[in-house]
Amino acid sequence: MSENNNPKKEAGTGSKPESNSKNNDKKSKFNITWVYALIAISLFGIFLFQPTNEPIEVTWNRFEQEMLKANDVQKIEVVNNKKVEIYIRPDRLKDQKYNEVNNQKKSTFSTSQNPQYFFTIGSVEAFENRMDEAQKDFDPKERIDISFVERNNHFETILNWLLFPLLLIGVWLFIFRKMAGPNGAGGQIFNIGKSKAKIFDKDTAEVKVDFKDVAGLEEAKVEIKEIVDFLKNPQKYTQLGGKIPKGALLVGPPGTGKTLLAKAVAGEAHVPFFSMSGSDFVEMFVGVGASRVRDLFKQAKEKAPCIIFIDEIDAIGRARGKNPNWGANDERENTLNQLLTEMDGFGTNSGVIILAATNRADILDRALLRAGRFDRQIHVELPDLNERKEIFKVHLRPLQKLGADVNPEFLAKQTPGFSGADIANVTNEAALIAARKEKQLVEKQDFLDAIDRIVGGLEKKNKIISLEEKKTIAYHEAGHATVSWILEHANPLIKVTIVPRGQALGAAWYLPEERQLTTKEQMLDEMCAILGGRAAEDLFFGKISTGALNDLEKVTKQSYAMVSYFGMSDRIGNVSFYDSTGQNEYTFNKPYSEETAKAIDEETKKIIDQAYVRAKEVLNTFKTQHNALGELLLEKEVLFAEDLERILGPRPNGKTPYSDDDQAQKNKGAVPDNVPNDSNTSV
Ligand code: NHX
Ligand code: ZN
Repeated sequence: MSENNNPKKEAGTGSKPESNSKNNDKKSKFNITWVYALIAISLFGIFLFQPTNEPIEVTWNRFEQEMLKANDVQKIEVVNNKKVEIYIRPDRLKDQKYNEVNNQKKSTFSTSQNPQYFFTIGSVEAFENRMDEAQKDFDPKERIDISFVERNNHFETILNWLLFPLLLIGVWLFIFRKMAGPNGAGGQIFNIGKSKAKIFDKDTAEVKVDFKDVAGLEEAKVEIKEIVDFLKNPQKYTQLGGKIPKGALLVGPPGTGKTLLAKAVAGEAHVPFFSMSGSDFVEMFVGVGASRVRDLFKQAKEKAPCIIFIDEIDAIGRARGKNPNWGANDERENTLNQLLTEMDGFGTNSGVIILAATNRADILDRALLRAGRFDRQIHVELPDLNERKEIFKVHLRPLQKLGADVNPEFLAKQTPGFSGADIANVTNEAALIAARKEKQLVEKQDFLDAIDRIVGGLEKKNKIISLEEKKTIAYHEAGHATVSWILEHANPLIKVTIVPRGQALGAAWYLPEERQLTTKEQMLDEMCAILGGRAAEDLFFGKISTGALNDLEKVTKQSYAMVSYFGMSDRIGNVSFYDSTGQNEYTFNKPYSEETAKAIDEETKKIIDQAYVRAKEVLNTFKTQHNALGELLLEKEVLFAEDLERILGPRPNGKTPYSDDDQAQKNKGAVPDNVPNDSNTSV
C-alpha cells in the first residue's frame, strides 16, 4: 500500500520545484551559449570590416622603373619606419601594368583610399637616400612627398592583449564548470566540507523498510520504537520534566541488522533521516572531517525533528590516544572532537536524535559513551533459535517455489551462530544451488548444501590427494569422530567427511548446543575431541603432520582462555586478565609478573597435554572401532551419525544430534570442527 502511495505523493508535491529547477538550468546554459555566440560574431564582424584590398608587394626596382619614373605615384607613406606604402594616381591606375590592382575585388565596406603597393625597408635613411638618388633628375616640384605615419593596428594590438586573458578565462570557465558539475570528476572539490549524508524524508520513496521487516531483535526494537516515539510526541515525555535522549548506539556483531534497524527507524519515524558512514567524514584534506560534522548538524538542526544515523562510527569514534604525538592521526581526533562538541552543543529538546552503529563498542572513546551523548546502548546480538526461525521466514518469502520439506524451524536448528546476513546468504545460495541443479523447486537438501558451502567453503572434489595422504586424513577425522562420540560432554557430531572443502582437507561437523554457559568439563572434553585427530595420526601411524594446525590453534586458545580468563586452573586461581573495557589495547606490558606469565604458560600446556593423553586413551580403548571408522570413511568419504552409532554404539549420554529430528535429514549442515570462531569454541 505504502509503495503505491509514495510515487503518487512524489509526483504531486515534487513536480513543481523540479520543473522549475530544470528551467533554470536550461536558461543559464542558454545564456552562456549566447555570450559565446556574441563574442564569436563580433570577432567575425571585425574581420569583415577589415579592408580586403591589401596592397601588393613590389620590388624597389619595379617601383622605381614603372611607377616613380613614369610619374604615376601620388604619394608615399612610410608606416612605422618600416613599410612604404605607395598610392598610385587614380587616373593612371587604368593603365595596363596596374591590371593586378584593378582585378582585385573591391571591398564593399572600405571607403577610404587604400595604398595599392608596398615594400619594406631596412632603414629610413637608406630609403631617403635612394629616393633622392632616383629623383635627382626630377623637377623639384614634381618630387614625391614622403610622409611618415605611425600607424597602430588597433585590432591586432587589442587581439594580442585580449587573446591570452580570454583564453585563460575560457579554460578557467571550462574547468570550473566541469568541476562544479554534478557528475564532474572533481565534483566534490567545492563541496568538500559539506556532509555527505544521504537524506531520506517523507518524499523519498527509497526507504521501504519498517519494523515488520525486521525479524527477531525484539528487545532492540522496543528500545528503538521508543526513540521514534520521542520524535513523534516529544511533549508526552517533556511534560513530566524528562529530557529527550540525544543518541543511541547500536552495538553488535556484523550482519546482525544494525543498519537494517536504523533503516526501519527511517521508514517508521516519518521524520527526515540523515544517513552516513563514519568513513564518509574522512578525506585526504585536513579539517574536512570536522567541517562535515558541523555541516551535518547544521543541516539536521534546520530539519529538526530528525534522525542522524552514523554507520560504522568506530571509524571516527575510536578512543583518542593518550600520547598525542603517537598515532599522528590528528585529523580523526579533530573530527571526533567536533562530533563531541556538536552533540553537547545543541539543546536536549532540539529534536535531533543521533543513532550510531558499531560492532566494536569497546574501542570507542569513553567521552562518546558518556551520559548526554550516546545515552543508551542498544545491543543487537546474534539471533537465537527462535529469531533465526523468524529471519528464515522473512528471507524465504521472496523465494518463488519451495519444496514441501523446507521448514524454517529445522533450518534454524541447523544454523547455530549464524547472523541475519548469513541467513540471507543461505537462502540465496540455496536458490542458486537449486537452479544449478536445474530444479524447479528449492528443496531442503539445497539449503543444507548452502549451509555447508557457507560454513566450510567450496567443495574441492578434484583436489589431487595421494592414497597415503587420504588415509592420514581419514584416520585423523575418524579420531575426531571417535573421541567426540565417546566423551560425554563433547559436542554432538553429525557427520565426518574427507571431501576437501575450502582450506580443509577433511572435517568433522558438529551441531553445538546453544548454551549461555560452558562448564570446565565441556571445555576439556571439547579439547580432547579436537586433539583426537592429531592423537590418531600419532597412535596409528607413528607420524604426525602439519594438518593439525587449525586444531592446535583452537586448542591453544581455548586452554589459554581457561587459565588466564576463566580462572579454571588451580595454580593461577580465580584470576582473570580479560579486559572487557578494551582501553588498554596499546599497553605492551602484561598486567602480571614474569612468574605468573610462566605459570600461565605451564598451566596452558598442562591442560593441553592432559587432554591429549586422554584422547589417546580413548582411541586406544576404541582402537578397532576407530580403525573401522577410518576404513569406512576412506571408502564412503562421508559418514553420518547413524554410521557412527552402528560402529561405536549409542552415545554415552544418549544425546544424538538427530534424536529430535526426522531421520531423513541426513544430518547435513552444521558447524565443522575446523571453522574459526564457531560458537562452541568462542572465547
Ligand atoms: C594445507 N590444509 O593448506 C592443507 C590444504 C589434518 C586432514 N596445506 O583438522 O585440513 O592441512 O579435522 C601452511 C602449512 C592450513 C598453511 C600448513 C594451512 C595447514 C582440518 C591445516 C585436516 N580436520 N588442515 C582438520 C586440515 C591443511 C593447514 C596451512 C597448513 C587434515 C585438517 C589444514
Ligand atoms: Zn582435525
